[in-house]
Amino acid sequence: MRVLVADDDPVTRRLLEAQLQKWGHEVIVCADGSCAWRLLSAENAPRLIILDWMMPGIDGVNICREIRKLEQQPYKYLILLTSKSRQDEVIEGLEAGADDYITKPFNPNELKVRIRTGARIVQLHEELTLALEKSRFQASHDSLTSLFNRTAIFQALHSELERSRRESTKLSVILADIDHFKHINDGYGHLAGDAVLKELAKRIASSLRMYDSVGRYGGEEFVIILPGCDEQEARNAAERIRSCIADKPIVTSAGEISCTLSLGVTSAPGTSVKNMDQMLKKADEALYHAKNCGRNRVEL
Ligand code: GH3
Ligand code: MG
Ligand code: MG
Ligand code: MG
Repeated sequence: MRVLVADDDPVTRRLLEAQLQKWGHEVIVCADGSCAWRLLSAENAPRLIILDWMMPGIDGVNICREIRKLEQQPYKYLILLTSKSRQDEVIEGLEAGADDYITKPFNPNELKVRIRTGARIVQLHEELTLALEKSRFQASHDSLTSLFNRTAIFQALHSELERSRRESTKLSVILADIDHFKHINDGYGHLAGDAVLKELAKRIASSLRMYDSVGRYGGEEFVIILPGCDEQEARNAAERIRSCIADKPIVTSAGEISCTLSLGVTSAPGTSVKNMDQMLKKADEALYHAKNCGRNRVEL
């Protein structure tokens, strides 16, 4: 565990450093509150902190208050280690946001176990954060392709359409559908079909710019949002996607599979495009047209 020690007393500092190192922690020391605050504001700051109360710069209690005001920060476990030992002082320290309060002179054995408690909480918090991130990702992404799922891509389209209206910018949407995907499943098996979907998703995503979005909105159907693109630019993008898939067969454990996409493009502002549903309907009509004109093609 990386532990930050902030104390203006050199003897305490040295003592703490030696003890903590003996217990296997990596120790960062500083002699005043401003230095501690700077270290704590940095990215990848230590998560377990031992703070003296009275120090030059910002005192330990104020550091606790300031840390607790910050949002979106990895949890910091704060231990006040101070010679102030009155009950009202303990209450003030804990109320300021300290997780624990130890009075000087401290008993090393007690400090050791209290730090262990802190490390356990930091660890639990880390696990919780990771689990939360994972579940947020899962709620908005498709598990097979890791693209946005239907809900998330429609949300993105809705807000992009709002933005394009607000800022009078262009916006294009592409609907893409795999050609005769049923034949691929029938001929090579469902698992190979899944591998094709995954690889197509990868190729589509890597042919886009960083502010474009792509989602899987049906079994073998994708929505691509191109903010700032007019019809011609969107057609070029769709053509790029079409050819990066048609030009190179997909290697799966069931063999090399050739596969093509049909794509329908629509852009806003357009005469009849007033909302997301209309925009998707127009793109779907263009896609239907691409299918009817022989597949493996882009239509507006
Ligand atoms: P078209 O060119 O007209 O689009 O023909 P198609 O065969 O692609 O279209 P159809 O809608 O008839 O079939 C879509 C197929 O996609 C049927 C379905 O089993 C398959 N599919 C949908 N989701 C998945 C999936 O997650 N994995 C696999 N392997 N197949 C899927
Ligand atoms: Mg002091
Ligand atoms: Mg389909
Ligand atoms: Mg299809």
